[in-house]
Amino acid sequence: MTMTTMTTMVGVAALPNQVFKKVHDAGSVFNMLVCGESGLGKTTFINTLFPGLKQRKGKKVSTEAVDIVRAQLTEKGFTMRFNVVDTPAFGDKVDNNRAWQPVVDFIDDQYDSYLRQEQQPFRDVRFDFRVHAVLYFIRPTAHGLKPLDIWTMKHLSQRCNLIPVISKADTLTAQELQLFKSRIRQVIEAQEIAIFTPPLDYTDGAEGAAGSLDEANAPALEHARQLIESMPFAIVGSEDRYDNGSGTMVLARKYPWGLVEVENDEHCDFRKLRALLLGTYMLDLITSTEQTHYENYRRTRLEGINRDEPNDSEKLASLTYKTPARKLSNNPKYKEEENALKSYFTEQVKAEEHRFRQWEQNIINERTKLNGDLEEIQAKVKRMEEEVRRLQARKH
Ligand SMILES: Nc1nc2c(ncn2[C@@H]2O[C@H](COP(=O)(O)OP(=O)(O)OP(=O)(O)O)[C@@H](O)[C@H]2O)c(=O)[nH]1
Ligand SMILES: [Mg+2]
Repeated sequence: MTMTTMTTMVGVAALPNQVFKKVHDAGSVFNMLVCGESGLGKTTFINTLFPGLKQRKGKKVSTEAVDIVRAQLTEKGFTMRFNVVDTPAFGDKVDNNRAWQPVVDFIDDQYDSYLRQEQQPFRDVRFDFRVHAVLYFIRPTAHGLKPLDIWTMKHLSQRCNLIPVISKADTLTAQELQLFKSRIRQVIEAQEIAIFTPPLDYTDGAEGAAGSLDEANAPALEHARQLIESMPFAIVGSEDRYDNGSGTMVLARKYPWGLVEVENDEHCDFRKLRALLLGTYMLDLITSTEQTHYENYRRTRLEGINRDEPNDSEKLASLTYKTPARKLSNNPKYKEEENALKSYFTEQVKAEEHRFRQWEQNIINERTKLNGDLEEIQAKVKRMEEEVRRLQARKH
């Protein structure tokens, strides 16, 4: 494992003060991991996201071992640390069975390390390397996902916040890209792969408080919706800047017919992805890792469940229900499901209430019966007492 450290100004200046403070309070460290097949631009993406990483530029070599890039950002009085885990390509081998295992093991190892620290007497000494977001790079083939992609995403989504991305989006036409995106979305929905999506039920990432759909929340909600609609994000990475024709140097890839600009929403979804990772939703990524994924890991460990053991699938089902599986679209089918679920709950509550009333009635009946019995017994006692008195009177 190699490490590269740098200090850079990351584009998180847009991070709202409040969120920044909460992220800081949550541990002031954000860990992400990139993975996928070889040559998909994983290393380039990291360098694009953290442009200060000059020393790595121009290497153009395959990533051979897990490589951790560290970045530090001091802003608004807080220091925030970023760790980006760059992984060697997988899926190149003849036998790609379980190709995801090293990545999955890495993620679990970080949970394990945290769990051990938590069990120590001095619990405040923490080294938190739990992975808050995993970017899974999809090859831009315009065909569809391979079984390996599906399996890997399934395994990843069960233990961390998974964000699939279509890499090298500049190699597809706009039309191909739209088709590819919708195919991937269909597969993700059909396979029930729980990818991370921005929450639609509240707006500023604050403590999961249910937000109202009032006007003040509308822009944030609209932003979340836009991000969700663009998923999986199509990205373009580059370490080079070019003149965009109006004298501004922009991150781009140069073609004979023109530039493909990294930070241009018309050209790719890089800015959306960056907003998701380093913007308002960073706190969601951190809290869902803590409250859902780490908590699931902790429970599987403490209850001795083996996630990869088919016999344990029932026990596992009791955990994964917590995995955030949010809507990918405003699909009317979801609305139906939601309504069905609501009426199901209403019925459950009614049934429960009915059961309770029944139980209450039974108790009343029982009490009345007991009281009746008691009266009968008392009457009997009275009769016997009288009998005794009568017998005594006769004796004298
Ligand atoms: N067209 C295009 N090429 C890209 C893009 N991003 C990276 N590349 C090129 O693709 C090649 C591989 O990029 P890397 O970043 O090394 O890919 P990687 O996924 O880290 O590769 P491994 O470490 O071998 O798994 C390089 O020549 C990059 O310049 C992109 O968005 N579009
Ligand atoms: Mg690489």
